[in-house]
Amino acid sequence: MAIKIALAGNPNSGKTTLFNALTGSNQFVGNWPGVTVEKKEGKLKGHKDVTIMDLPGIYSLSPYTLEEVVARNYLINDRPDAILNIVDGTNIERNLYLSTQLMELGIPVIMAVNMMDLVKKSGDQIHIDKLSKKLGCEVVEISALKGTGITAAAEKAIEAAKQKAAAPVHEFSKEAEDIIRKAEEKLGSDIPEEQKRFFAIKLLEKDDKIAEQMKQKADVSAEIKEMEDAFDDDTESIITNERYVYISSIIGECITKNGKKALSTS
Ligand code: BGO
Repeated sequence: MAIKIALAGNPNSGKTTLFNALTGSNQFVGNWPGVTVEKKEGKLKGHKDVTIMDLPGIYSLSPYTLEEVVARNYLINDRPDAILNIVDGTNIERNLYLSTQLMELGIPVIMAVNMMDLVKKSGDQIHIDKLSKKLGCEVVEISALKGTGITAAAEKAIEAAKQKAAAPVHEFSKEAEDIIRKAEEKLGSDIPEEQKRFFAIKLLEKDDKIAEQMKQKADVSAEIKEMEDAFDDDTESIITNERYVYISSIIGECITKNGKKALSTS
């Protein structure tokens, strides 16, 4: 069975280092159709049937940069079998913002926490088991530079792809969740169940590019109004804030900063 794994992460998280380590010289480099964003694909060393697709380095799946649009169009339209989400362990709070969005896509996600050599040197601790439990996905510690943990990360991604176990999603506040659920109910039958959360959230955020791509149009203006009235803010800010609240709870429980429980900076 041919398996496609997408490598996704923030710029400077070590994506290139990991991609090179996993694929060696077995790479094909080109551009994404119609844009000058580099497209890299490679075969996983020792696995002829496993392709690693290196997505552009991005901070979110918003429609603001070309890289973000390219990455999310690939994830939505081509739907890889699994996402290997690389996060910089020395900057985990910022990196988790993208992770929360990747986990909404209904594609199995494996998280590789990179730069663990630097994290260990700093005396900070990332409690991988707790992180895995909180996120609802497998988490592997790696150092792309030293090559530690990378085979395990790739194998877990293959396993997740085979099992087709879509990542369970996090929960925002009850008030926000109730409105997201109502928006999901407005979506047409062209959107598969496991992708409904992603599309509902994007429509609530007034993301026109996503609205254009949908075959069956959905009107969530009532839900947008309900959310903006309830939270007294615009929907995009509300959802961003919900993500940061969730991330703060993860940081508080899963990171010990040089002997002390981490206080979130957000
Ligand atoms: C430079 N551990 C450590 N210590 N460093 C790592 C690891 C790791 O596990 N993984 C990656 N790096 P990219 P994106 C550099 O280039 O793969 C380092 O953007 C330097 N360069 O070596 O490029 C990696 O593809 C001069 O560092 O990331 C690279 O995601 C001085 O993280 C950087 C110091 O990795 C980004 C570092 C001229």
